[in-house]
Amino acid sequence: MSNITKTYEERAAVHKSHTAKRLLTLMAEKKTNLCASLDVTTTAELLRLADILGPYISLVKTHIDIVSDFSYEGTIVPLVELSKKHNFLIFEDRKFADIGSTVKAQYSSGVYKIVQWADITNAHSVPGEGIISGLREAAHEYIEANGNKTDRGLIMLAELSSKGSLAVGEYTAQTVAMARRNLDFVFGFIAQNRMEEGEGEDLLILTPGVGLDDKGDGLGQQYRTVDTVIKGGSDVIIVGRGLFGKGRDPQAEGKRYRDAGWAAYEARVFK
Ligand code: BMP
Repeated sequence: MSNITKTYEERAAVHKSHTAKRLLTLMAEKKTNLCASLDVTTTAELLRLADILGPYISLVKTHIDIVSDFSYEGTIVPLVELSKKHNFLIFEDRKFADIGSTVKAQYSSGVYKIVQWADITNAHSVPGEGIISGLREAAHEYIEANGNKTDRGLIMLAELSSKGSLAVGEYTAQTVAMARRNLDFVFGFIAQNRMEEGEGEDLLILTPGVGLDDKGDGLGQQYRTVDTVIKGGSDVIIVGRGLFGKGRDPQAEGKRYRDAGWAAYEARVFK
């Protein structure tokens, strides 16, 4: 039986990645496969949206480097508190893309110290497999320093939603192969379709470029509907401006996308 027709609970029970297990369990318990992409430029707005959308989501996705008034105490500490209050994971959409040694430092150091607070982050495969090794080392060092009380997971960018993306064909296939050699740390992809999986493997698909009202944004983004992406094998729908764009009510949209995502998942699994 392919993962597409299994429930999140069934997959959580056997998944080898602790991070994937946590995410699948949380989605099943909370009945939501919605990830809110909170691309806003102030801490106040980030926290406001995380609090409003918290009940409807399994994951908050951040671009922490666009927050103009960022501080660890002012931004991260309350965001982590909200993640506990509402029970969601945090995914920093950092899209690492450098050599292993550099990404290791970018993940653990600097202003953002991503490894300390983001359960999940992601990387491009373009530099080669050293990028995974570098990020893994940073994750292991952090986890060890914290008494092995937490876990960290990586997802690879296998495909992009934007028009003209070069992440197609052989690039995508090689990215998938690279991920499958590193399943102790990599548990899924940013992708538009289900990717190849071997016997006993379960690589989650997290899909951006999801919108129920718009086709694009004039800057290359391309939107597909919730039904289309879930039918195609996606496990998590990532929605940004569809939830809080101009004139939208984040609470109403959060409920709407949560319901649409869950109905599409149930139709796929239980039909
Ligand atoms: P929106 O739903 O507002 O278009 O936002 C999409 C989000 O997903 C952005 O944060 C963008 O960086 C991210 N994203 C994407 O749109 N397409 C991809 O292929 C990969 C992404 O991470």
